[in-house]
Amino acid sequence: MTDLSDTICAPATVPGTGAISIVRVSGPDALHIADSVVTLGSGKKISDSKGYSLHRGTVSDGYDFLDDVLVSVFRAPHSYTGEDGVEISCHASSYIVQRLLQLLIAQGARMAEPGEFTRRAFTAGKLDLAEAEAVADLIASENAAAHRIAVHQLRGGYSDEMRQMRQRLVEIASLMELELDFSEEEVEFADRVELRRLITELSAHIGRLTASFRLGNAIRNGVPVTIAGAVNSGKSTLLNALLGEDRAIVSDIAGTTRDTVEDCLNIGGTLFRFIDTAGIRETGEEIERQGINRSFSKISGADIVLCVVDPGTGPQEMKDSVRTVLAHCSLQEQKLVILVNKTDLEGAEGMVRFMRSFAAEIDPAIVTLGISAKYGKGLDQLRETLLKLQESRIPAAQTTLVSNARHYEALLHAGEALGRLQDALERRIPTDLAAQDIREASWWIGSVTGEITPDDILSTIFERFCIGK
Ligand SMILES: Nc1nc2c(ncn2[C@@H]2O[C@H](COP(=O)(O)OP(=O)(O)OP(=O)(O)O)[C@@H](O)[C@H]2O)c(=O)[nH]1
Ligand SMILES: [Mg+2]
Repeated sequence: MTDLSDTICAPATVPGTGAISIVRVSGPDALHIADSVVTLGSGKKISDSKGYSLHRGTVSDGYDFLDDVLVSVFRAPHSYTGEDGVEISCHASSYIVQRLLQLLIAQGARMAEPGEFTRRAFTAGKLDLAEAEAVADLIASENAAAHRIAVHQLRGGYSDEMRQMRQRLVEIASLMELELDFSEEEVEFADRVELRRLITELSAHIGRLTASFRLGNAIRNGVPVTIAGAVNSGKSTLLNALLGEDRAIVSDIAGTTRDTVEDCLNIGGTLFRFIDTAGIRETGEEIERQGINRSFSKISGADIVLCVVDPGTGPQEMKDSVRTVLAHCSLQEQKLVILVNKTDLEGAEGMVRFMRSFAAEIDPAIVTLGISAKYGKGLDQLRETLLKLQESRIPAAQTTLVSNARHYEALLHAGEALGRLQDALERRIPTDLAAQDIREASWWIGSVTGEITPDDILSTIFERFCIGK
């Protein structure tokens, strides 16, 4: 395990063309080490300065001047890590930053491991694990929804919910004790009803959270939008038009796209992950068949499916295309948009109306649009539709969404343990066995906030952070 008792340093800003860079130092010797590297203009010592104070100073490299800097001083426990620390703002030259780090290391600091500042904050009890992970999510957030999830998690709303769930389990455990201590007749009926109610409620709560992962994950990693349909309908042309680059090969040869092609695009602040797929048709060719199977699994895995149809192929083919796509998705969980492409060609507008009424018969929630992928017609309307469809899936502001795969997995395990508990209760299995399920559920929920997370798991989590965070 990483030694958390020494003094660490790292750049907190990315190397690049900004105006200033910040080098962070944290640990018991942070102020003294900073003193031996920075000379304050006031003649005072950093180690004599108050917390939350700002000082101007210079850094010299041997006898040579290196840079004018500003030093922010933090005193334990009032800092991000809970330790003494400084943040040195220097000019954003990668040379200055490197020399400054070398000077700090020569004075006894060590380069921080990725995520070590946040790990120290966690160890000091400044953040729990879910909050620490939210820091990484906040840094990575590129749109309003991802930002909102990270902020909710960082502000502790998420962790409170986990703690309340564990509290519920304690209540359940104490009611179970009653069952254990007394024979059946002596147990108050009210207690048994209460016990069942608590377990059912908690199960439902966990079920809601795990179900939210699909959306939470989509917000974090991009809403999966699969472009599907028959060969030559213009799927790859559409992908390229949306991305504004020649990402996928386009040709008039049917069956051009064999494998899936994916790319992300931010539309109006929401990240979408577009997936172009192999055109669906009957084929005896093995590779193409494998590609088409992939198309089917990408249709099932999408949040939004764009079914592209070519009016030139006639109404029957278009309807078949939509039916094939529908066979692989569920309108309860997914949104379907029928795109009648090639509306630059004659007679296409009539086909748009035809497909719209066909779709309305299947489900009024299906949206039908006419576009021309090749000439960029109707794409604004498509982008608007995508945004609207995604927004309709996002619940009210305060609802907790699980966006972290580790949390999702832990909650699944907790839900399974509760399921076993419910089962045990029905089948009147001895309560001491059922108590094991409670402990297990509690362990998994506790692992989300890090109340009981083994060291190696902690290491893997923090390694995913960047250095300096
Ligand atoms: N006129 C017209 N032609 C289009 C339009 N969109 C695509 N095409 C043409 O249709 C042909 C097939 O386009 P692709 O984008 O390769 O079609 P695909 O659906 O990806 O085809 P596969 O990968 O084979 O399944 C190409 O010749 C495109 O130029 C459009 O809006 N109007
Ligand atoms: Mg293609």
